[in-house]
Amino acid sequence: MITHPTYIYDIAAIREDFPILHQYHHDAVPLIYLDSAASSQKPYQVIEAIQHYYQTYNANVHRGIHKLSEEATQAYEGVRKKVRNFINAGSRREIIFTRGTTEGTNLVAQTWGRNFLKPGDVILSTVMEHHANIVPWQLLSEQIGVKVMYIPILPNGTLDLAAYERILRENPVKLVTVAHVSNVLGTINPVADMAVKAHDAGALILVDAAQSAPHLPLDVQAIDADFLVFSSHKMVGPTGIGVLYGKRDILEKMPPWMGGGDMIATVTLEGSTWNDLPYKFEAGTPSIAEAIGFGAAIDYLSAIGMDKIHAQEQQMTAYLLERLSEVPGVTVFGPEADKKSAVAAFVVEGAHAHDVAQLLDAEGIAVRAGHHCAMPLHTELGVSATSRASFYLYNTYDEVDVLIEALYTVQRTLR
Ligand code: C6P
Repeated sequence: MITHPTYIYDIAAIREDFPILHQYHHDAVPLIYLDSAASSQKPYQVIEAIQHYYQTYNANVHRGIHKLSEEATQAYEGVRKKVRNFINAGSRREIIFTRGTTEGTNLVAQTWGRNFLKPGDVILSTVMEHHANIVPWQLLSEQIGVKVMYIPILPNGTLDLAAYERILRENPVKLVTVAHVSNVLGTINPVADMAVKAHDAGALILVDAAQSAPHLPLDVQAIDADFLVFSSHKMVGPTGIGVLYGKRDILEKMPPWMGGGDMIATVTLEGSTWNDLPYKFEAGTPSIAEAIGFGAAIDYLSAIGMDKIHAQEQQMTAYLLERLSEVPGVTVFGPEADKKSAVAAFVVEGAHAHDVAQLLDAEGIAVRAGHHCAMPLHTELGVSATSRASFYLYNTYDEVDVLIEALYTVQRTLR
């Protein structure tokens, strides 16, 4: 058995920040939370920032001239600046708050897609996408007759980049839309290289950063992403808030999506004109408390350092894959550790993924089972469901060891 690598940061101090991690599961066994790809846990700093807002300066933003509203507006707009720095965007006007990744892809499909594409134009997605990066394009296809194509994957769970170049050469591709990190395979896709190829072919690129923003440093200018979307709740922040980044010149040309308060400049009974970026895309009262919690989450991750979080997770991935390879009858999907984030979707020979998850739950281990909103990928892998253990900055090597022992227990129980 391999020994535990050393932690890159003070893991005990980090775990102290997450109150939920200190409870007993089913009142019997310590909780081991391995479902952060679905939603991460939240530290005190985030929980307290939300509570502080509600207790001391709760008010609507951009509307009042009273002190509370000004304070709330300042905090809300401050988070936009934090997001801008976090992903190295050129301007705060390029940061649109959404409800999450899903709303981001739908917004781009329904404004940019619906207005700038014509029948026969190609949207190029990939076989490994989450449904949030497939279905909006299929809906658009039904609405305006664009064609959706998919980059295939190789047997090792990476994208077939030769096929990517061929599809770009042979088809009128207008948008490449790709996950930075797969939520099932964990594959880290070479999005900066893919952006160069997309741009050479005259296409834009949208990066789904739902599974990368929590785990590695992001730089939208280095990637040269035209759009990039992610969710706060997977990066120690609250649910109900996320980001659509878009290059300013592209966003300027796009019409609004939803109409309502805050997104207008003028309204008459005959018609309306639109507010400046980013407000043009933020109709109605936004998720203010959630944004403030999101800001605290960005502060929390930045204080540790995204480079350290990524380096620690690379060690965790290598350890996890090595230990899983010791268990006979367990097959893990996805590439080798250096191309992968800390997520392992696996099947146990002779056992259904849901039974595995249920037995692991009895041992205190929370994993997800099913198709993980990536049905086409599971069809490609030839399985209807997988069990998925996904790790984050608060997980330990000891927890991997408990998972491995629990998998032996699962096998004995189901034998
Ligand atoms: N994946 C998972 O368990 P939302 O739900 O909008 O915050 O994120 C959608 C989404 C989009 N892209 C990727 C790559 C994702 O992983 C997700 C969310 C979760 O894998 C919940 S289905």
